[in-house]
Amino acid sequence: SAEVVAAQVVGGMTAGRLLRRLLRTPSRSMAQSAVGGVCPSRGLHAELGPRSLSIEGNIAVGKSTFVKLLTKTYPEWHIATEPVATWQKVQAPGTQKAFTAQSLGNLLDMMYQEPARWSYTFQTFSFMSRLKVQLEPFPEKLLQARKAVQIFERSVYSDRYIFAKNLFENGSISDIEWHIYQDWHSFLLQKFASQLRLHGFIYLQATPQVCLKRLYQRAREEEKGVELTYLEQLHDQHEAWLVHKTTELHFEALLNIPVLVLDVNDDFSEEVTKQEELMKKVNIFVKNL
Ligand code: UDP
Ligand code: DCM
Ligand code: MG
Repeated sequence: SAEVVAAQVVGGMTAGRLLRRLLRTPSRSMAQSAVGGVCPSRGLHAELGPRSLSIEGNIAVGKSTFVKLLTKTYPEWHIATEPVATWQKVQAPGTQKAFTAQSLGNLLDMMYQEPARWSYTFQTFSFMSRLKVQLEPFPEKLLQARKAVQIFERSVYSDRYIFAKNLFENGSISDIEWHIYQDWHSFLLQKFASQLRLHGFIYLQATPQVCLKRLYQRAREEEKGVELTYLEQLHDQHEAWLVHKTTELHFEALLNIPVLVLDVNDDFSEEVTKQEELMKKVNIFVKNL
């Protein structure tokens, strides 16, 4: 319902904190609209320009399927999918456009085959490819649209606070690699802060068991050795960051970004009723950003 979504929009904010923010609101009408379900981030710092959102979630939870559904429902939105194909075929410099482009290898496969050797390298490369996508200028049509929205499949934040962090915690990234990763990640994000601004996260939530079933169903060759334990670790990282808010974050701008949590344990790839229910929640969430 709208109330549930509005409550989720408020994110980690307690009722007391929300009330204090509302009491600080200068105009009565603004406070009334916030009480009426409008997200405080919109009501208090009303701001123009495109809204940028990231879809987050475990491996194979259904992010790409969800993004396709968004494209169908909102053809005017700008959507950037995760560049997995680039990671599966790393090209030698200068050959990107050649017909006989020389592939240096499948980095996704290398990481899963030899995590201790390749995880750090993979995380630098996946981060760079994501940074390039997030830094691309807004398409002209988006700037002209009255309520422009752009959607990213994952973000430079999940790269660090889900994957790199987890690979460090499970021993695949060493102390020194983790230190270097965090050093350049913080530096680059501070440098590009204004261009990397996100207004909301949509967290697709499902049990690790459901994700494993979908992972097998998708049957990506590189992922055939992925075990339930790994999906459980990633699930816990998502819950800590986006639900319990216990992950230590290093960017002020990240602290109050609204999170919409969508339960996608039930199949939504074919179910029209489920799809409509999800799109309705997205609509309310985005309208209030
Ligand atoms: N899938 C499914 N039901 C759903 C969502 C996804 O069966 O409700 C399947 C989808 O067809 C694919 C696999 O799960 O075979 C993984 O989905 P996707 O590639 O969208 O996941 P992502 O890794 O992008 O989150
Ligand atoms: N991946 C990773 N580290 C990242 C981002 C992605 O290890 N920072 C891996 C997890 C999946 C694949 O890349 O194997 C992305 O696929 P999916 O979109 O299905 O999660
Ligand atoms: Mg995907």
